[in-house]
Amino acid sequence: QSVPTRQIRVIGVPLDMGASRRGVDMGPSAMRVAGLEARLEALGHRVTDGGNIKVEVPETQAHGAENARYLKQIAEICTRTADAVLKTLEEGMTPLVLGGDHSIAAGSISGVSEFYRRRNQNIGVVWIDAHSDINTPETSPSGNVHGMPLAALLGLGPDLLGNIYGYAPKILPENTVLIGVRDIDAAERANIKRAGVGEVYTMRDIDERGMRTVIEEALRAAGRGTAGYHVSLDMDWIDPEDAPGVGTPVRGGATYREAHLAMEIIADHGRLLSFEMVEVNPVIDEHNRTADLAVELACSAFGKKIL
Ligand code: Z70
Ligand code: MN
Ligand code: MN
Ligand code: MN
Repeated sequence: QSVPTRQIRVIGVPLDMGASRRGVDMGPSAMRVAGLEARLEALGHRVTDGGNIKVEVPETQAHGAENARYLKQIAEICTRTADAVLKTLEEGMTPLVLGGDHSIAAGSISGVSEFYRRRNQNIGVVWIDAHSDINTPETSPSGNVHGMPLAALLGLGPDLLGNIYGYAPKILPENTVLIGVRDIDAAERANIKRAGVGEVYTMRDIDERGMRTVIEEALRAAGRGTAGYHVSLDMDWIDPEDAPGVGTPVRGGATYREAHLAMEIIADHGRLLSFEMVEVNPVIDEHNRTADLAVELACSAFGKKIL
């Protein structure tokens, strides 16, 4: 089969300082072991691996304030990630970012946003996750920074994470969509409203209206008036039955089939600017099958068809 050929650069970000459960730092490795590069190349894409962003080992670091542990280190790692993503786009390639915990999205999305800002364009963000990741240090019940990247990108803070390249916000709320959420903290509800996030599709919406309708509507909102969108896929979106190896499993997630369908529709729309997969945790996975599923989903998002 032939799909529009892309030049894809893989960027690993082996970070787990944003989460309390350890192990998602091995996510990039697990997805590589699952054959990411070869399987995307089998679709006709030209794929190169840019290696990993330099990430310190938490054992060597002081975690700082309890309401946002390792924030300083995470902001530095996100800045490096943003630079790598920006450079990838400048070289005409599509970034494929591998996490790592979800705090890396503050970096990857800052990179995409900066690339298009220089060209006077906005970007959309399609955030696919069991969680809404829109806490600030003030509202976070855990102090885990992986629960904060969307708040940072929308300009609610924490500033250290939101101000990469010296300005905030990076994204417009009307072009930001949440898909598959089912575990939102009380204060996050208020933050979603305060930020004015365009569209939020819960698991209930997916159950009642179907994945096809939901994803089409979400992509339309993310793409309205933008250069296209970044897709940030937290693997805990998928039901733990199919994706047991994630940082924070939450029952009642998307099925294997719904997840593939969503990715296939993203490919059909052809407006994907960059793609990211996060929160794969090999420590609690079963024979790497969550990483394998992540690779399958990347293939669908990059145009793989059944027939
Ligand atoms: C919770 C918090 C979260 C991912 C867990 C959980 C956040 N709302 N995000 N797993 N990916 O601690 O802020
Ligand atoms: Mn290659
Ligand atoms: Mn997340
Ligand atoms: Mn999540």
